[in-house]
Amino acid sequence: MDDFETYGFELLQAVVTEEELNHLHDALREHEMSGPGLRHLLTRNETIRQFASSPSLLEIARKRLGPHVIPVKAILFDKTAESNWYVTWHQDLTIAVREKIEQEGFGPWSMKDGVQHVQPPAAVLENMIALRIHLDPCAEGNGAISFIPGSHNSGKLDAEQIVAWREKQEPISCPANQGDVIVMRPLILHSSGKASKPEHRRVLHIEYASAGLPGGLQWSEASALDVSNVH
Ligand SMILES: O=C(O)CCC(=O)C(=O)O
Repeated sequence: MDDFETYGFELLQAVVTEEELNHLHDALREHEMSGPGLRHLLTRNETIRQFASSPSLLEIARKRLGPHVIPVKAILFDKTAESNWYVTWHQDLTIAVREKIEQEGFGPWSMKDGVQHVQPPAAVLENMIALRIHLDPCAEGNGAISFIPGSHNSGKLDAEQIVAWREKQEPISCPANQGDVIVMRPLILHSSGKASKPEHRRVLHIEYASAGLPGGLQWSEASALDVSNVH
């Protein structure tokens, strides 16, 4: 088993070129951020949508998920003096879908920014990865993300299991340079603290899936074009 499957995350250095970074920064300038995250960027921003299907990112996703991958969600995270947040240990358990269609093993359902979200069964999340593309440098004290290695291999965890993981396994903090990409499994326990010296640390978080959804459910941000492009 390689390191990514063992640990549930991996840092890839200097993946995104300076030119691409400038292009992404320019494209994101049109959006106002009023909280920690700016959602639905695959549908709201054409540059981000195209970047998510760029050969270098698809190659990273295919290496871990197999040949049929589609980008299904993109969020921009930032921490600044005005919005200096932290998140406690959690797994990423929800996906965004076009509409609510009851399915065995799916739920609870929730709305975020007017978009239907749902917790799918663990098997769906096990066929996904997220790429965290670092648009700014993110040093340890700048609210870098931490992971509990190996915690992605035990399905969805309840509160007691999360405490047990924290007690038995030392977290690993994962600072990154501008242009680096952190690959992570949605089910890995992760957290990030407030920045001690907050400066922009923009992270473009793009999720990829290797399988469709059952029973007529559809990924909310994946368009027909994405699917035909990547198969
Ligand atoms: O960017 C971060 O620090 C945390 C992001 C996060 O919690 C998540 O991806 O679920």
